[in-house]
Amino acid sequence: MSTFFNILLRKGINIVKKADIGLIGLAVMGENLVLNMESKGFTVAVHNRTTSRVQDLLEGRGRGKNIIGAFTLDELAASLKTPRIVMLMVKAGQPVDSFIDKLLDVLEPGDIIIDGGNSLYTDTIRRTRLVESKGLLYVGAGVSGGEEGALHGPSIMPGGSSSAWPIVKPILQSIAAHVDGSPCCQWIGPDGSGHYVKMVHNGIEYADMQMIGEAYFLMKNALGMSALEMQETFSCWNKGELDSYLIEITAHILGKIDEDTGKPLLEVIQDVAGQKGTGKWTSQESLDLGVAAPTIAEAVFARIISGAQKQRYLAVEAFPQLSTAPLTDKSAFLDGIRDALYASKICAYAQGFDILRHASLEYDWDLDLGEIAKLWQGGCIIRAQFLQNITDAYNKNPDLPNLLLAPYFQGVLDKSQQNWRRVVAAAVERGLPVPGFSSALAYFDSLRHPQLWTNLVQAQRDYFGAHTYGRTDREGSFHTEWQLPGNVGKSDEV
Ligand code: 2AM
Repeated sequence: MSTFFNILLRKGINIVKKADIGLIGLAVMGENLVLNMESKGFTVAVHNRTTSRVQDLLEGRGRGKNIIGAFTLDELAASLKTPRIVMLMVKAGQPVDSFIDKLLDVLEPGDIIIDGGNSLYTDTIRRTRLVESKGLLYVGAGVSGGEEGALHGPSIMPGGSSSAWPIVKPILQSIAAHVDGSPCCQWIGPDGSGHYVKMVHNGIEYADMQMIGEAYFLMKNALGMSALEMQETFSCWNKGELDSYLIEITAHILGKIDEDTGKPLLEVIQDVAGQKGTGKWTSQESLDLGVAAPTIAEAVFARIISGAQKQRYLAVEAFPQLSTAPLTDKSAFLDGIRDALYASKICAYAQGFDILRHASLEYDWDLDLGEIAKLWQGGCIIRAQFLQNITDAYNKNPDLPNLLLAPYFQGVLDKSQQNWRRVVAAAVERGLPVPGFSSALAYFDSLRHPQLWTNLVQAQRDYFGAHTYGRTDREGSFHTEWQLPGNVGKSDEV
């Protein structure tokens, strides 16, 4: 049927049936979103730079479905109901700009362009302004959930031209994941806020994965557990407060056997982690905003160190491995790892939400943090039971200065901190790096300790740069002539 419409379209014959939405970019994510939309009753027009992919879809997975192939952008525009909605699922960066330029030639004022790729939020701010200046509407939508999510229901974070929301809402909400009947897709805010929230989601995801990696690493190296034992442990943890997609897939991964060697597949996978940049963007943004997100940044650095293979190899040769006494109480230590993981996870989320809170003020986005935690409860990679506790915390107090201060999280940290400290100490003693657990603990302790070392840092800054310091007993800013003989003499006497 779709080929029939294509022939009519190419002959310029006005077809009756028009598509509800157009989608450009038929890689797996784009193709799965098309099938998801079609399965919800929408007719989708599709286009791709390499047009053979359009044909492949029409003849393959899209055969017999309400999908209209468009081999040019003119065909795409002609096949859409007005106001036209066109969603881009192409590689982030220049391809998005190039398609926007071309679409502006074939679309009309009032039409809507949605970018569902992993675009940098500053690009989305710029594109929103450009598209709006031509009288069209622009939506930068973060889409999380990978290929499976795209097909069965992702978490969608749309932001941009707010008047586009009522028009795109029925489609985006119906293809999104649902939790307790609510769609994991709500309007985030103006310009780049949708892609921003997705970026922070990914930053948190880096930290989450890092810390689960550390739990596995300690089970293996401090407790000598087998893949099967670890699989059982993660499955068991997935039934409690750590219940989440990432814990669930970790259990599955541990159970997978390599067909070639008969060993657990994990044992033959190189310990070199790749990255696509969203964790780095989140960390850069935290530095720009002046928000502490050390555990997220640590997770990015941990991936970078894993890839410094030559340095790692030379260091392994240069420094002997530590030999330490085996841990005696395995079950208690395992409980400790679980507590360390949960407490560290809470700190990483606290950091991510602190970035969002500051960004909301800085960019005037009025983000609803409780609603964002709710959107992440289904469809996306960091979906987890405990996000409900975050939603509850912000619903109770939208101005919460830090998640750690919500009564629920305060209670968890009180209960788990002793085990958390024990695990980090045992890991450090054994030369087992746990950068996520330890940076989260340092974040927690830095917040909770009443007197930090930074009085000395201020003194040093004032000493060499006359940067001045504040005093504990008086208002104002002060400078000391540190090197005058009188001052040196005074401090020598103390
Ligand atoms: P392609 O099939 O023609 O390569 C994910 O890579 C999607 O982005 C694919 O649909 C791909 O189209 C598209 N894409 C990547 N680079 C592109 C570019 N420079 N211009 C247009 N589309 C591009």
